[in-house]
Amino acid sequence: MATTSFDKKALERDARVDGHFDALVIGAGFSGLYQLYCLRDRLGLSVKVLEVADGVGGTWYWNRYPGARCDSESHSYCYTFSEELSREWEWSERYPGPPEILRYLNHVADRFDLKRDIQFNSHVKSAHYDETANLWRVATNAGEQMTAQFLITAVGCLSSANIPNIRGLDTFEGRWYHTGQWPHEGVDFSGKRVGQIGTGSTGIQAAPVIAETAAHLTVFQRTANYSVPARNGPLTPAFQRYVKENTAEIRNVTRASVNGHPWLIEDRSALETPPAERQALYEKAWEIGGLRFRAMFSDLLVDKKANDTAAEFIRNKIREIVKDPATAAKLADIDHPYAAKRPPIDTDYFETFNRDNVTLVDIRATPIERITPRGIRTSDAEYPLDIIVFATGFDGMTGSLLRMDIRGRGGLSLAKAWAAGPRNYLGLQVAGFPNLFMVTGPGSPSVLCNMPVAIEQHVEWITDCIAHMRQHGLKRIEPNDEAMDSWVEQVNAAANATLLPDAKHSWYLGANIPGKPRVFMPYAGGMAHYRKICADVAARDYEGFKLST
Ligand code: N01
Repeated sequence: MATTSFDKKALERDARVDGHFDALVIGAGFSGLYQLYCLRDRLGLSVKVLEVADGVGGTWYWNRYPGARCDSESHSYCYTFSEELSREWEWSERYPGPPEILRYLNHVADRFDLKRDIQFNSHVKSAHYDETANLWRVATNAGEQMTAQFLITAVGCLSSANIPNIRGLDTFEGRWYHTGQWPHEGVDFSGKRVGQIGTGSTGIQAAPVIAETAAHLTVFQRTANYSVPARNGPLTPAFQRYVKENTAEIRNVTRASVNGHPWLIEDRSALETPPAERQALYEKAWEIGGLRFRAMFSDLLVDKKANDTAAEFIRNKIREIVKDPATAAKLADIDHPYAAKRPPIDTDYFETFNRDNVTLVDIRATPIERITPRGIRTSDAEYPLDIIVFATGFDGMTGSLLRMDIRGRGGLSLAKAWAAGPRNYLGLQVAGFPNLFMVTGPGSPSVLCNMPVAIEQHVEWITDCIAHMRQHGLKRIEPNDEAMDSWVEQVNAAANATLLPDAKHSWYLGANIPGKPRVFMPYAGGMAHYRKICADVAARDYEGFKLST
């Protein structure tokens, strides 16, 4: 569809809200809130945030499933831009759950008076670039239209729920839910026969909590998964004091690290460490719990033999924990290297299979044939169910962007531009879509990083870029094709230097969505390295971008 001729006055007359802004931001999660603050309060721009939910929080607004918790540690899962904010906020647990994260984000929104520039309940239907006026025309489902010079998507990487197209779901007489669209009033499982499909990070968090109240829980596992104990618990006053006294140091470590966590990867090889010592180190990491396990050795993600040592350690733990050998064998039959998929952390996941009211069904051996009015039928049995929980993940990284009708120069749709995969420059911009910035887009470290660290870097880079444009009277920015081609090569090379592409069914590759191009989407070269690349690009006068008046 070609862009229609632009009539700003008519648009503003017709619009139900103020029509024109310097910048429109889509989404009011971690990214959108900070982007609003930076553009409005630091640069003095007029900004509107459009948010589909009726509150702030992004992923945490929607993901309220049982057991939901952040897998980054709370003292690093937060903003660092304001010393006052860091001083006054106190996390209560090692891994916060949605209520505490939502309290935090509401606190941030209120403290910086952000809500007055957020329009809630606003679903962005389309965003079309008007070349003549150099403006983005954004329409909501409610029929509102707004314009802005800059359009910034802050839609998160995991917001587009993947509800698999399983035959017969419409005939199911019980209730069903997707974990990423969880009812805010909660779901009462007591006395119910529950079927859970999916054993990724979400399913691994949800199953133990559902099993506590359900009459019976049947977990349908397609791909077995590694998991390490989270070891969640309340933060001690001593730790809270440590965090307050070391805020700057903790921030510096998160910025220097590969994954944005408050620790560095140990400088020792699993293969070169004598087996007894290596075993002791894994035991120690298992006791400490959490994603730090992955950082125990430097070669886990680059050398298959090194990775095998971690994989075998976890498989042995599964066999130790799970009493029924047949169930343990199914849980330990993992087909990818450790951490090649996002590594889950859990609270009593494997222990849950020792409960009398929990059954594991291996749907790789006996696939789901259909959902019936009574439950789920696999190739060899029917499981009567009252509730089905889809813990089946998301159309990651590109889903939330492509479900909006985004069109650039000449009416080119983003879906068409990305038909072969999300080609872009630095995960920030796409040629043909001037002044459109993505926060934590595909091609950036995003989901391979502790998200707030990635988000702050992106938002600050975008803010500095817009400030630069305004200082120099520049009106348009977009990457050139060569820069995009080169970046795509670098993203591929970074992934191929690791074991990440060895997980063939990973959502990092888009493999969970039928028909989605198989492209490794996040940048795997490390957050610290990526930060430097972006800073160098800016320092070299935005090398690879075309800036024009
Ligand atoms: O989704 P997933 P998730 N039939 O895609 C299975 C973040 N997160 O929601 O592996 C049967 O990882 C699928 O099986 P398979 C985190 O980044 C963060 O768990 O494709 N099964 C898999 O087992 C994470 O990586 C936190 O064979 C089907 C599962 O469903 C990301 O969200 C907490 C199926 C999906 O796993 C996504 O995790 C939770 C089908 N048709 C999540 N389709 C934090 O703590 C899919 N599956 C921050």
